[in-house]
Amino acid sequence: MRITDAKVIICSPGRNFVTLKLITEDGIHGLGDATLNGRELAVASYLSDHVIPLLIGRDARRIEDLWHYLYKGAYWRRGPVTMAAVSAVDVALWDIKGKALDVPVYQLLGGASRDGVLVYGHASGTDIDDTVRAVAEYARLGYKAIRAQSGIPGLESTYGVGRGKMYYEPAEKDAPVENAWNSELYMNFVPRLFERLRKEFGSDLHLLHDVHHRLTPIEAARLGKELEPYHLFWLEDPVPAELQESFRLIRRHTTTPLAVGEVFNSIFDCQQLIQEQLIDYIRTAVVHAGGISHLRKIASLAEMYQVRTGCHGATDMSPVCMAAALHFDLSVHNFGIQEYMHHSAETDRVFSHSYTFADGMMHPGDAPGLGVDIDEKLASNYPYRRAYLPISRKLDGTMHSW
Ligand code: EZ4
Ligand code: CO
Repeated sequence: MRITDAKVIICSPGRNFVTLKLITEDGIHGLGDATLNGRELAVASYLSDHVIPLLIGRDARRIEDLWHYLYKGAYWRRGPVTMAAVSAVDVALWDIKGKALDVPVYQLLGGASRDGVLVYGHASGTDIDDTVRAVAEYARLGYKAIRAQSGIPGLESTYGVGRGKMYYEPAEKDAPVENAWNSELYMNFVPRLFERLRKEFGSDLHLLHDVHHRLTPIEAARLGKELEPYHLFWLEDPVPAELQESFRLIRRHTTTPLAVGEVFNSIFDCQQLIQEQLIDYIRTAVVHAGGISHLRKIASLAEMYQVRTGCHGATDMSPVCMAAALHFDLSVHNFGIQEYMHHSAETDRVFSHSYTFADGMMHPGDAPGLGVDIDEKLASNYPYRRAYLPISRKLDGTMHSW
């Protein structure tokens, strides 16, 4: 089953997406997400200029071999651009294999380990009352797990706090937004937010919080400790994780579960975190950590060390990535939770998909392959616009953090 054609589709229905489409000699096509938020065109060029010429004529059935061919063959191993490109090829090949064998991808991954995939939604507000209202809305929609982020009194704007109610979009057009940051204001505020949320919603709802790499290890240790009475499902990205051993310090001080890894691109980024049991959830995403094939290896390592998965699923993971994540989540034994931010209506129109949400759970559906497609004609109505993730500065102007 030779690959005869391939193209990179760049579009912006609500936000930017890069999608790889591989076509085989028997007319089957497969899709892979290659979106790297804020650096999209670098991956698009990597695929068009360097990878696609190598794929034409190759056997689409040899997923594992092609993965190593691209990973080792690059010589320059790892890195977010390379790994997003490798991931796109890998996922498109799993999609093709599923379609060729007429089964949903999760059946190729060992079958379902559970009936559905627990997901968490994003509730955010400008202050505590507003955040309580947003959490109530998610609870009303059936979510069993909700991430809560709030504006911080004294800081003008805060990363991760949405303007819409159902989802937020951190990337902004033209140039990065600059947010103000102050760790003292933040650390004094967050425990009050969760104290109030537990008072309003009781102890059964899963509550999560994302620090977006803003603290030092000792600050994160203090925050984790002060949040202990409110039993968070997890505290995410408390510190930047280039220095994996820094999590030893946090771990010594708090029983608040820790989740890390949305910016990781390979198993080597989380090897120490997993093997020393410094984290509870590994958040690597299909699109950014080498596709379904590599994510399964990360999950297998994590399983040995009693670490569960919690894949990144913000709006910059396209519906193609979301579908792939759900097949992975449904099948992998040590699944923990899946992040799910609704895509905009325009995104959903361009990417039709068979995955569904009901009662706080999702299912990838039983369509052959990933169960997702792209309407290329419609996609062409939404041209790419350069956009960047925000940066943050301390109140004296210093770039934050580390
Ligand atoms: O910052 O998706 O947990 N979710 C997040 C997201 C990420 C963006 C980066 O592209 O932290 O908001
Ligand atoms: Co995050």
